[in-house]
Amino acid sequence: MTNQVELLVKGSRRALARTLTLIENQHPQAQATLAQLYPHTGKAWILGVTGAPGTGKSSLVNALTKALREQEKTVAIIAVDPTSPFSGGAILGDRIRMQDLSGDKGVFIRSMATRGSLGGVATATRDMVRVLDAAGFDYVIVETVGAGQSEVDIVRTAYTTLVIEAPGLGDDVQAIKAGILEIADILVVNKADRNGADQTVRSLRAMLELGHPASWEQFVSHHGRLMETPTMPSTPSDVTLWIPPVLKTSAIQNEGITELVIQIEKHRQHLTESGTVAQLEARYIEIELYERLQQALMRQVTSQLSESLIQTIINQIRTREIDPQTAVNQLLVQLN
Ligand SMILES: Nc1nc2c(ncn2[C@@H]2O[C@H](COP(=O)(O)OP(=O)(O)OP(=O)(O)O)[C@@H](O)[C@H]2O)c(=O)[nH]1
Ligand SMILES: [Mg+2]
Repeated sequence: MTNQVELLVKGSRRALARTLTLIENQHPQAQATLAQLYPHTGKAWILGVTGAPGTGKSSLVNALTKALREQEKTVAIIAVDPTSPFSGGAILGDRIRMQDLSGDKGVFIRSMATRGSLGGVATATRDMVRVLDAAGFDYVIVETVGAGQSEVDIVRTAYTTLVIEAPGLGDDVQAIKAGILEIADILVVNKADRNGADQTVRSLRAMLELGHPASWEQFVSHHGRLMETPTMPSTPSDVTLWIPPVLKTSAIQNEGITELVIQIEKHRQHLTESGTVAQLEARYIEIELYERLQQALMRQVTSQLSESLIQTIINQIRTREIDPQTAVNQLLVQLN
């Protein structure tokens, strides 16, 4: 182990900051460092927080972190902004919102502007999560704006994913992309101090019901009404059933946060006790392997292609001398 990794694992914040910078800058040493710290990972509970812009994700992460700190848990926060070319506006806002956490040694906040990162946002996020995990944080929270597929991919690093909604952003939970609802382990209607929160809760419950017909049917028929957790597991598949609870919070008034912490713990217990966490991890590793393989192969292939060859082929395709797929087949034969 290099000195820096050793210090990082022992909790040095300086070593942590340096390691993160190394990785962000894609320094030649980054890969070796990640390899060395990998055996020290796998201890943190990774929380994903996503939702439409402005729903109060950062404010909620702030409130949640304070509650976890009261339980003496350490928390690292990564704010991912996949759209921002620089760590400007939104991230500056986050800093201000989270400033009451600064000065606490048990909290570490890092923003990540990811445009242009070589391996893609998901890879960069995973690497960062691992560094923070190895540094010994009990929780690593990844906040990202839920707007598209890449954001969904980012939270796929997480064991527990919170999807944040707010009243009035379209009663019409239509506004919520079905995909984002699917990834939610816990749905949070934040800004519950505002009008319309109950309506949003109802719409979300209705949507969840549509999304989980089998499980909910079982449920409703067992109990005659909706309940939060199944109490009558009869088949093995029932045991791993988790119905996402819909919670109301006000990050500003610090309301509903205790219940949120309880539900996060419940979900964690559910995953751990049912053994699902191992399956989840295997699935994430599989996805990651294919992504990294794809990136590596692409790099290998492009490194063998000269710009002039590519231009020649483009011209041949444009002048109808050859079709694109045949051109690719011929290239593959030439490459090894
Ligand atoms: N009334 C009310 N306002 C809130 C609440 N939580 C957050 N806000 C406000 O909503 C605005 C957005 O909050 P953020 O925490 O930055 O929301 P965000 O989802 O992180 O925003 P982005 O990261 O830009 O997508 C801020 O003005 C907050 O003060 C809440 O519970 N109630
Ligand atoms: Mg934010």
